[in-house]
Amino acid sequence: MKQYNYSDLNKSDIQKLVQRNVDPANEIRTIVEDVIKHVQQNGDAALLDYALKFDKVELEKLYLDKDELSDIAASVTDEQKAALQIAYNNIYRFHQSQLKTEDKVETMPGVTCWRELRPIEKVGLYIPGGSAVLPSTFLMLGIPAKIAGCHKIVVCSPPQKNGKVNAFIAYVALLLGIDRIYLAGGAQAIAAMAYGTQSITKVDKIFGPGNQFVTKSKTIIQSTTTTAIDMPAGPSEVLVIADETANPAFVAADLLAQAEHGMDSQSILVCTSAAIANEVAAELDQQMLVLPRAEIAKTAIENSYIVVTDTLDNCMKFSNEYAPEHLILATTNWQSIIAGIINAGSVFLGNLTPESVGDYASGTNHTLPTSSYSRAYSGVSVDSFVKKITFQHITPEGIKNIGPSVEILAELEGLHAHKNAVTLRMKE
Ligand code: HSO
Ligand code: ZN
Repeated sequence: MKQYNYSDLNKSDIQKLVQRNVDPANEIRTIVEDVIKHVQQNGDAALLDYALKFDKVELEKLYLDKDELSDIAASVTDEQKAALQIAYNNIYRFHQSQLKTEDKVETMPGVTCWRELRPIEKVGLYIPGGSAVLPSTFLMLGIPAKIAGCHKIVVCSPPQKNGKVNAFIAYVALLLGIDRIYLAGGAQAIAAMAYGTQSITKVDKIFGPGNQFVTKSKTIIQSTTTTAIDMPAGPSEVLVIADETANPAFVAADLLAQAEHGMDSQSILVCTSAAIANEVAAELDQQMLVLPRAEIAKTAIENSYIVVTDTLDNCMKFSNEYAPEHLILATTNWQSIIAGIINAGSVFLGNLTPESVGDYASGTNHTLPTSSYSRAYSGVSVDSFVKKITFQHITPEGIKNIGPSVEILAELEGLHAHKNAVTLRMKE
C-alpha cells in the first residue's frame, strides 16, 4: 500500500489525497439519458427490451409475486434463515427507536407549534444484483420503510439469467411482507420508478445503491421529475484510525472487507507509527492470498493508502478532511477521541467492532454517504422515509399576543394583505 507521512503533506497534498475518483462520466450520462427516454416513452416494453439486452433474459412478465417468491426462497437453509432473522430483529429494534413523537411548544401564550411525522406515501427500493447480491441491503431499506409506514413499497431488482431473483432476496421480501419484486435493474429500473410504467407505480422517493449507471440515473431523475432520492452514492469506503493498541490482523481484515466490494472501493489506514503501518501491510498481503475476491480487493488496495502521523489527534484531523463513509477506531482509547469526530457516516469503536457487524446485523443502517458526502448527509434511517410536517394553533389570547408584531413585520415588507389577515382577526 502507498504510504505518506502526515508531516510531509501540505494542505493541497491532503486535498488531493482525500479527493475521490471523480469520473466526469459524460459517456455514462449519454447512455443513461437514452435509457430514461426509452422507458419514459415505452414503459414496460422498454424494461423487457433492456432485460434482454443487459440481463440476457427474455422475461414473460416483469415481476415475481408472493407464491413465486416462496418457491424461490425454498432453498434458503434453516441456519441462513436464523442469521437473517437476527439481522432483521436488530435492525428493526434500532430503527424502531428512531420513531419519536415531538413535544408541542408554546412559543408565547396562546401560540402553539409542533411537528408530526407522516410517511412518504410511495417509495421505491433498488436492490442491486451485480457482482455481489446483497440481501442485507434489502433489509436495510425495507425495514425503515415498513416502520415509517410507507403505503406503497415498490421493489426493483435485476433478473438473473433464469428470469428470477436470488433466493435470499426472495426470502427477505417474505420476511418484510413485500409481495412483489419487479425484475428490472440498472438505469431503467430507476427511470421506471421515477416516471411510472404500465405495471410500475411512480414513487415519491427512490432508495438504494447501485453501479455508476444506477447512480447517474438517480441524479438525473432527481432534477427532471418530482421523485426524490436518498443520497448521491459512490463507491464504498472505510478509514481506519489505529494506534499501538490496535490488532494489525484485525485492521488488515477490515481494510480487505471494504476492498472486496469493488475495484473502485477505497480502504484508508491512518495510524500513529510506521511500525503499525508495516505490520498491517504485511498482514494484508497474507490475508489477501486466500480471498476468493482477491482480484477485486487487490485493485482497490492499489487505489488506497496509509497515512502515518504521531498523534491520534492528527489521525482524526485527516479523517475529518477525508469524511469517510465508515470510520473504524482501532484503539482502546476510542472513548477519548469520539468527540473529535466531525465527518463520518457510521463509526465502529474499539478493536472488537468490525465494519462487517454494521454491514449486516448490529442494527445500524449500512446505506451511508460516500465520496465525502458525510460532511453534509446522514445515512438512511426511518427519518429518510418520513416527512416532518409543522403545525401551529392560535387562541384568542395568542392572536392578541402575536398579532401586533406580525402587523408591523407585514407593514415593513409592504405586504398589506398579510397585515390585514391579522388585523381582521384581532378585531374579533
Ligand atoms: N459495506 C457496504 C454494505 C454491505 N457490506 C453489504 C456487505 N454487504 C456499504 O456500506
Ligand atoms: Zn460491506
